[in-house]
Amino acid sequence: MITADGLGKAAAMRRHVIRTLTALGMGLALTAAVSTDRLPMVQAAPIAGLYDVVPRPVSVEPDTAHHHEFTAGAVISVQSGSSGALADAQYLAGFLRRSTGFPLPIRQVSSAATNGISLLLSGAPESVGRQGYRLTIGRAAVVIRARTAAGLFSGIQTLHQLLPAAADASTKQPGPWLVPAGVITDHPRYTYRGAMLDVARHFFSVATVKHYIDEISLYKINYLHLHLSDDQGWRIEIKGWPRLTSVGGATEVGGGSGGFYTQTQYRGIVAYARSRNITVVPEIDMPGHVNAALHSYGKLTCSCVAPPAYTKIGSPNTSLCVSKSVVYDFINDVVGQLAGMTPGRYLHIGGDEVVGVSADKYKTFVAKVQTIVTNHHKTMIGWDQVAAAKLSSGSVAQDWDTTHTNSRLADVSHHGVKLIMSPANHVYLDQKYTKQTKLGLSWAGYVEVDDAYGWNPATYLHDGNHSAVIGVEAPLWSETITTLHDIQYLAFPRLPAAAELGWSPRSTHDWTRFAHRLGLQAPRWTVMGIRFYRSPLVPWRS
Ligand code: NGO
Repeated sequence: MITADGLGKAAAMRRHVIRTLTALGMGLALTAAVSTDRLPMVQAAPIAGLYDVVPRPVSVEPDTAHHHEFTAGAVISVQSGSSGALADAQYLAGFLRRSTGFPLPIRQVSSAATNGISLLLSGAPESVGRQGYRLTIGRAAVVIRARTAAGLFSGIQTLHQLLPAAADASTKQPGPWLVPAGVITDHPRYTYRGAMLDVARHFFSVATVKHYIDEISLYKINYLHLHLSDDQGWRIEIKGWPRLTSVGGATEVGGGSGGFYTQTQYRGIVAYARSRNITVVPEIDMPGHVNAALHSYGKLTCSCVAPPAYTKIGSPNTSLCVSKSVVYDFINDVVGQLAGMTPGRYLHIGGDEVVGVSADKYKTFVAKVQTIVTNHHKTMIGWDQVAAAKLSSGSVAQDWDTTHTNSRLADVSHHGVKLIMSPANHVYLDQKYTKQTKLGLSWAGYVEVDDAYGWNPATYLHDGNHSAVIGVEAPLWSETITTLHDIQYLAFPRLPAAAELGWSPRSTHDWTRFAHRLGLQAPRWTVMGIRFYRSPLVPWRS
């Protein structure tokens, strides 16, 4: 089958490589695949096709006559004088050393080496912009060129996916370490490609969050939005407000003991995410979804009486007393401390599903909080309800609406407000796949992986300003999940679908081809220990 994705070319290349390797006596168990026109159906195929990447790159030019093999003598040459590029090199060396057992020394250089892997901040075409890259794979050398360290990291993640799945093993594997030759020139459609993790309904440890960071970074997600507080739990240490964590952090859905991040742990997550080219966006939901804080400090309510802890799914519909000055002192402390620990530009203030606060008071509240966020030199994001307030140009509203007709949101998008697209019926990762799915909610319907893939972020919001859309985010709410495996099951394969919508040009979107490339991810997920949902819609490579 020849498609624009080059499946025909990829298959031809594989047949060529298989013949070559067989002639070289490399003894690979691939003979069953040689005679067919289909991609080899063996486990852990030793060489990928240059198109076998998620998200689909902008431009792919396979060199079907060659391939590259990493060997024990390979060196990683990295642009001298750039700490970001050096960190990228360390990431690449980190996983490759583990699985190949090769020493892979890192050498600082100013031009491409004639062998091994070079990571350079020169010579990339202007078209790749600040986040893109050019990856050139030749017989002797692999070269990634970009204009920023972020671009180099994206190129590394493309190379990562072109390596055999065994490259992700945590112990030394036999190889061979083959990648297909050719040139990929690539850049994202949107600057913001996010994943959200709700650590409030159930708490997740630092180690679990780091796992998730590793997994999402493989798909060029560059923002991790952490939902740090809600009715059922408060998860971040705030100096001067100790009961937020000692009381508000000690609950969760179902009555478990919860947990929280110290400021040192939060900084650790931020730094780890940064090493994977991911910026953390902290969210403190307000003035509703705040029962854990009210339970900790009764003075934040209008009655001064702390409500009981709330550990069910849903909301007790309590809210901050928006007319009290102590509430703004509280918000200023929280926002100020979070801003101080967060190098990224965004800070999310929630703003969704507020009950018991009049429309006028809500608008005034959001405007005041926007000022507090701006005073701490951050850009405010809020769930789409914040569009009711007077938002500054550049503030961001996150569309989680299941309809296309949110006229208030459409209107503000024409007046400088930016949009992040997270329609719940497409990219809420907490929704069940099907009626049979055990984990998840279903208020937005069932969301199979083709639903996650089958929409256009630019045109979803009718009458909206398409150029106001800065990207796509896939939120994972945690009412029904408690473990890393639960996270993985709901995120994979839908997270890569959302990632492709955020990265790849609209012209490349095609469900059949995407499903094929998605299916090829399975061996890697298995090696990485990712327990994913085997959607019957995807031709999984075993
Ligand atoms: C809604 C609600 C959250 C729930 C989530 C569950 C938003 C923005 N507010 O999304 O509190 O956890 O649905 O799917």
